Amino acid sequence: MSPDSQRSQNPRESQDSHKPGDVRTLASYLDAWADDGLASTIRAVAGACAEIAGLVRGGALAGVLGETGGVNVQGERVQHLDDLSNDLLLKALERTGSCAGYASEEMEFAATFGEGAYLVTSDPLDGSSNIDVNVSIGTIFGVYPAGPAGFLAPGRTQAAAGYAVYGPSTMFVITNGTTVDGFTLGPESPEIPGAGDFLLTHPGIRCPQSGSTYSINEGYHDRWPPGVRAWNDYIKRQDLADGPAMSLRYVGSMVSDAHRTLLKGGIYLYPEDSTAPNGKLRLGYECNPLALVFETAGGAATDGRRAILDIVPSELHQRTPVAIGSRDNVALYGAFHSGERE
Ligand code: P6P
Repeated sequence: MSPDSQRSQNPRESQDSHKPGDVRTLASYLDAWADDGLASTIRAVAGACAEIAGLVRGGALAGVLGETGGVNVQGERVQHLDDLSNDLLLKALERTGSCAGYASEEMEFAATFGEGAYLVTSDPLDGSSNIDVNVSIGTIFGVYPAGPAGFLAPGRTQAAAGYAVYGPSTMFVITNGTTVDGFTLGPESPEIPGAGDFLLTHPGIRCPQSGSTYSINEGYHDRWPPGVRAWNDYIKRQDLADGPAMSLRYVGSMVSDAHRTLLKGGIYLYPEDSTAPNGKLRLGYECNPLALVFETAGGAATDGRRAILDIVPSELHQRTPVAIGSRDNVALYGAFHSGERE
């Protein structure tokens, strides 16, 4: 049963057996559509995200800033919060009994837990360079049915996917391929109900058909292929036949840029360039989960040519160029990327 039939328009109205004024919890939302194994897997991810949110909020006082001195399989310097977040997700999922394995940006090889109907991929702490300078970061997760393809299944096979974004508030955004719904972590405050629980605040998120914000690291302009440069130059001209001039927003955390793009419209891109022929972002645990969120919300996600969700992975940490956002903005980018537009 899709959550659609369960939800009122106003998330603060009561639903199911709740008293009037109750806000829907993530647990009751999952009960409406997820089987027990999927519900317990997602609850484990959400619980780990709530703990990560507590560490993020503590910052220097929680002793989570700075680097471990290690380098991960990506060749990136590891922040303490990267490791802590990964450990929280790994242990939470291992305890469920419904998760058969966990693959992460922080681990060269996937962890296998034995029995379980689902596999989870994750970027446990996305945007690590923002941690020490107090800028928003996030956690990305994808839940795949445990099957013969293992972790190398196309993103369209995900049973659920989403992210947490640790910003002024902590939000948990999830899709089951039918709807996209946003939950806010109830702060530890007696005035606000649901302290410590994720409460439904953004039911039925839809990505606007087009938007006027683009998000890309323009420092790499001269390294991009001609089509990407042509797109970048074109969208900055005032006399656009395609709509208003665009504004640039780039947080340095894909989750934060994607979350803004999901709600307000526009496009986030990390294209291929002369030093990174497949771009930087990873297919299995960054692009696939966000692509399912955006496609389900009416947006789009491509590598410039084809849908991210249709790419068949060949290895766990495979990278892919990515353009994700409003349908019209992604289509315009694709037209320049292919040379159809100049
Ligand atoms: P650059 C963070 O490391 C990340 O994976 C994304 O969250 C972010 O959008 C991107 O890389 C930033 O990369 O090369 O612009 O610093």
